[in-house]
Amino acid sequence: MHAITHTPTDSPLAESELVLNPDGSVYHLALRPEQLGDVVLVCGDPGRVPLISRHFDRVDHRVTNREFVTHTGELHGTRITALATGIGTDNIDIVVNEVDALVNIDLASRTPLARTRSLRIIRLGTCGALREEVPVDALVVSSFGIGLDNVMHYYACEPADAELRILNAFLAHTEWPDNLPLPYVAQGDQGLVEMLGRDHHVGLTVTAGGFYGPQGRALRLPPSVDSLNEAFGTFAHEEHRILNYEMETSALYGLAGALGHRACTVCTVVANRLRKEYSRDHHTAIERMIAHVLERSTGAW
Ligand code: R1P
Ligand code: URA
Repeated sequence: MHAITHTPTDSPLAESELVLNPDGSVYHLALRPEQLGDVVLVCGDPGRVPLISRHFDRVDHRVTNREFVTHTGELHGTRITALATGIGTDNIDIVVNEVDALVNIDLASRTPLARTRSLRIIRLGTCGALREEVPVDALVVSSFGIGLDNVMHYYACEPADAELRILNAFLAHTEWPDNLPLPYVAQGDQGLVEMLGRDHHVGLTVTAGGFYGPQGRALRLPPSVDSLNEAFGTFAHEEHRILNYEMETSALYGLAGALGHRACTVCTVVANRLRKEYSRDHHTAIERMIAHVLERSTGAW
């Protein structure tokens, strides 16, 4: 996903647009620029942040506001942050815009900087598998996010050719229902996907706008379309297959790409939707994912 344009560097942003707290921190994350690392490990669950940061050599900042919990420190000489986004692409919209503001906007003059910095943003999430052969407790690395949310439709962006080809094949294969919002496709950072995906499942991730009906679950209220998960599980386009469902990757990939950051999602499979199984010990599997991401990345940033 590419930005068609960026805000000019000579136009100050109004107080209502770039909202800052009295201590100069950004509105929701409550962070100041010196409290963010060059590598940002994001997760939905605030309880996962200390599990990640306990691997750091040192933690210098612990900041909490709403569901946004941040620990920033150092690992092998790299400034690194673990940050909880909370659930959903609406939160990803806030997180990616605010971490970008911390590095690419002069908060004192409120003007976008001419020389921009690129962050590496890695999501350590959990997901539901959409294929029999992707078992619970395995890791899935997302090559592309297929967004069933709406976030990227509100930005002046255009898809790359590879994203458009997958989107068109997906719409045709699923006979996309008229009553649902139009999906979009956003690619992750190929280098990070290759590095973290070696020896694990790599494929397309469907990002849903909810956990129940939007992922085809029916408790007391059935979804409006009941055959989508089967269509997702049989989708094939060139080497691309849909592997899993979660709730953040499409907007993370779309916004990170458009703002010049490198993003990658790694998820622990906690449920297999086809086999109707749930992990017996997802805590251990999540710990393994954290160790994998940190080990594989050591020396690589
Ligand atoms: C749903 O239970 C949540 O878990 C997954 C989904 O994307 C959603 O946020 O990710 P996290 O474990 O990172 O929150
Ligand atoms: N997270 C999701 O969004 N869906 C699942 O099925 C499991 C985790």
